[in-house]
Amino acid sequence: MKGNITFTMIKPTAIERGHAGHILAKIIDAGFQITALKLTRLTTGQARKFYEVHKEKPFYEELVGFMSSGPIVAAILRRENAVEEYRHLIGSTDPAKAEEGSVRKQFGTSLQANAVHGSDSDENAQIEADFFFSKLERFSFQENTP
Ligand code: 3AN
Repeated sequence: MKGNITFTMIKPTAIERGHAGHILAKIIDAGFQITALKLTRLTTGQARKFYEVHKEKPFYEELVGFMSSGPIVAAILRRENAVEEYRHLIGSTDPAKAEEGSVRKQFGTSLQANAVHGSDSDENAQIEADFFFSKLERFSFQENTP
């Protein structure tokens, strides 16, 4: 069964350029509920851990440096089939190849500074959400509805 949460980060360049609000609005307009949200900054060690799966890649150290270079916005998003739907909304990894109207096309400037991260599987969505948020920091619309 497809999961209903995904995890995203708005990357440092997109924050610096003042796009965070626009990106969050696009996410909400596309039908996602934000169930956890924070502005934070990764240490180099945290960025290394988060991107551990890419540690053999040539761009790993540069990516770690970039992702810890300034504040990021981290969020858990809820929607049916969240991982796939969110990857569709953000578009291809390379903004130059991303679909018209996608987040990366609109706000990304390079492969590295591609505006947002989005989980690539239900399993990773869970791991990444747990990396950033405690249980207390998550809001469940279902559980909190009277
Ligand atoms: P996605 O974020 O679309 O799942 P991945 O998992 O292939 O893409 O890459 C993880 C991150 O590594 C991307 N968000 C991107 O910023 C960065 N990245 C991927 N390929 C390159 C590259 N060739 N040069 C620099 N950064 C890259």
